[in-house]
Amino acid sequence: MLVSGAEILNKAHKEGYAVGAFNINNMEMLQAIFEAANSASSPIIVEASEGAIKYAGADMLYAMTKILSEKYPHIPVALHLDHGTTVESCIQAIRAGFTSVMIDASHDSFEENMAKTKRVVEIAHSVGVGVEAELGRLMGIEDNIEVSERDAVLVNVDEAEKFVKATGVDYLAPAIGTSHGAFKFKGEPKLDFQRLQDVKRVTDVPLVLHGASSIPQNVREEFENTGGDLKGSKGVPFEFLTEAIKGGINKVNTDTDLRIAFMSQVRKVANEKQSEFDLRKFFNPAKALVTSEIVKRMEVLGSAGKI
Ligand code: PGH
Ligand code: CA
Ligand code: ZN
Repeated sequence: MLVSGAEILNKAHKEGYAVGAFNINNMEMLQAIFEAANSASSPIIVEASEGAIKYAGADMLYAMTKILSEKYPHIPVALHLDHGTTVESCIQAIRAGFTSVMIDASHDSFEENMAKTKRVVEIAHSVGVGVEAELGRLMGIEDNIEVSERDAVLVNVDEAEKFVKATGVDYLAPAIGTSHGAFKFKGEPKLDFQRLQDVKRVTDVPLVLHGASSIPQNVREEFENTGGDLKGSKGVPFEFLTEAIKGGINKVNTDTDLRIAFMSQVRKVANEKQSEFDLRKFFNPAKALVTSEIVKRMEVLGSAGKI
């Protein structure tokens, strides 16, 4: 059933687990997510970026999600706008039927971020839609990063407290050292778990981890064995996800892992069967690997078995 993002995340916050938010661009990825949720008995958040909306259309993404939510009525699902850059973009997603939106004004000044978030909260709450905002910036954190630099990039705990009180935002993404894509850490993976716990304590709302892909070894191998190049890539290890959830993370954004898993199988078929051109022969194994990787992740996040 299509429900508000706040409904799914408030339950996770109360019970101390996290729900995966999986990015989609097309029907196959969406089918894989629902199949995983069905087999793991897990709630899900399906998320689409502005880029995904440009690629597939907000109405199309909504319609497909709606149809699958009716096919699997026992699965709580929220359709979320990922990294909405403007108030207008959030309004468009809400109009299209999205049940959760992120207003990402984290690159603006703190005051501007608050003002935009407050505006989106007013609009979204009038129609029962949940809102996410971000504080701090996502980027790779090197092992030896200067303390002053850390403070410029990562979430500020006092600001987080003030921000949540002033805006009424439903869930917050605090930057604690992750970044998007396949190249997250130059040295050893490192996240600021203390800062995370402090933000949780002062805000007491569901928290969101962006840039949370793990690039699991088996998926990396599938990709590299077909000539793919992921040299130097590094993800967030599963143990870090577990610790982040203990520290208060309730939504775990995952895109890169799914892309690599999907494309590894497309590459494999292309390499092994030179004369194959039936796209279903490429996409069926791709969907199957994405589904099994999502099921594993649901177990790590603790959302498996929650429905
Ligand atoms: C993400 C996804 N989407 O908003 O934060 O991050 O690149 O680690 O999958 P990854
Ligand atoms: Ca941002
Ligand atoms: Zn993100």
